[in-house]
Amino acid sequence: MHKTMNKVIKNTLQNILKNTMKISLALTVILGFNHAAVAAEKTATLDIPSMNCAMCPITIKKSLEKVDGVTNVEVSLDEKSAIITFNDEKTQVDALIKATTEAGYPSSETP
Ligand SMILES: [Cu+2]
Repeated sequence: MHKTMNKVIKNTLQNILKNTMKISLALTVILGFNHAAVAAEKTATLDIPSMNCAMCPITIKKSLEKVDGVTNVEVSLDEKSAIITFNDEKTQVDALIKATTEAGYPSSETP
């Protein structure tokens, strides 16, 4: 009787341990994916005060789209700003500012 009980308890504990390991592995995988997703996509808004006509947003958009890692660019002439979506493992805000500046439009990041 006593021996049987010990066996049952031992089996139960082993099962709990197995399941705990499975859950912890699953969590590692899920959190790992999440981390990758968070690290990959970022959005920055640039203030570009020297925009003054309908051609400016086109030039600025082109200059930003040339930057490796940029996935989307929205330029507003009214707001004198650009919203850029980019992969932060490939590029950074500094490179975006450099791109508009070299195209003739100095910019700065809007917090
Ligand atoms: Cu213009």
